[in-house]
Amino acid sequence: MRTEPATIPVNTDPLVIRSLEFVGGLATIGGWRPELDLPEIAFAGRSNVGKSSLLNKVLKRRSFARVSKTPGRTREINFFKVNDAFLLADLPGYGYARVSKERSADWGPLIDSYLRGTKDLRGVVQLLDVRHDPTDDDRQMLDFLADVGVPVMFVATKIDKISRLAVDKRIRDLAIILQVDEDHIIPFSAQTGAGRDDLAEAIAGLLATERAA
Ligand SMILES: Nc1nc2c(ncn2[C@@H]2O[C@H](COP(=O)(O)OP(=O)(O)OP(=O)(O)O)[C@@H](O)[C@H]2O)c(=O)[nH]1
Ligand SMILES: [Mg+2]
Repeated sequence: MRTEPATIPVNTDPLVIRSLEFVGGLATIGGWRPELDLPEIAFAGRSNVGKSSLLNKVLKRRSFARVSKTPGRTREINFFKVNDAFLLADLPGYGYARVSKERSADWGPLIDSYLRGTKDLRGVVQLLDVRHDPTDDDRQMLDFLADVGVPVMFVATKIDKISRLAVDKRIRDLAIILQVDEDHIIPFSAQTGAGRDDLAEAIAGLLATERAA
C-alpha cells in the first residue's frame, strides 16, 4: 500500500484574531484607561498616515477602527482588546494644522503621559507615509519614544501609491534617515493588504518580549 505524505494544514497567519473588543478611549491626561494587566502595543503617526486603516487590516475587520477622509478624526487613544490576551492602542494623529490650536496643544502631553504611564507597553508601531520624509512632528514623536526607551517598529504606509521600485528606494532612504536597519521598516498597504502578515509577525514578536525594566 502506498502511503501519501501526510498533509498537515498549517495556519500561516502569525496573528490569528479570535476575539476583538473595543474597550474605550482615553481623552485626557489621567482620564480613564483600561486596567487589564495585558501587554500593549501602540500605533502612532501623523494624521491621515493610515493608522486606523492599518489597524483594521491587522485585525482583519473592514471598519473596526474609524477611518475617515477628514484628517484628525481619531482624537482619543482608542483601546482594542484582542484574543483576551493583549491591547492595541490607536493613538490620535498629530501634525494636522486644521485641528484647532487647542486640540493640537493637547496632543504632546497626552501622548507623553500615555507612553510614560503604560507599564505594559511592549512596543510602538510608528507609521510614516512611504512617500514623505519624517516631519518635525514625527521627530518630536521619535524623541518621545527614544526618551521613554520603548521598542519601535516602523511601517511605511500607502505603498500602493508608488511603484515597487520606488518603494524599495524609499525604504532604503528612510532607513538611512531613521538610522535603523531596512528590516525595521515594514512596507505596507491597507488598500492591497501588502505587509499585513509581516506586521502581524512583528507585533507578535513585540508581545513575546518582556518589557525592559
Ligand atoms: N491608497 C491608500 N490609502 C490609504 C491607505 N491607508 C489609509 N489610506 C487612506 O488615507 C486616509 C486616512 O486614513 P486613516 O486610517 O483614517 O488615517 P489615520 O492615521 O487613522 O488618521 P487620523 O485618525 O486622523 O490620525 C483615508 O482616506 C484612507 O482610506 C493605504 O495603504 N493606501
Ligand atoms: Mg485614525
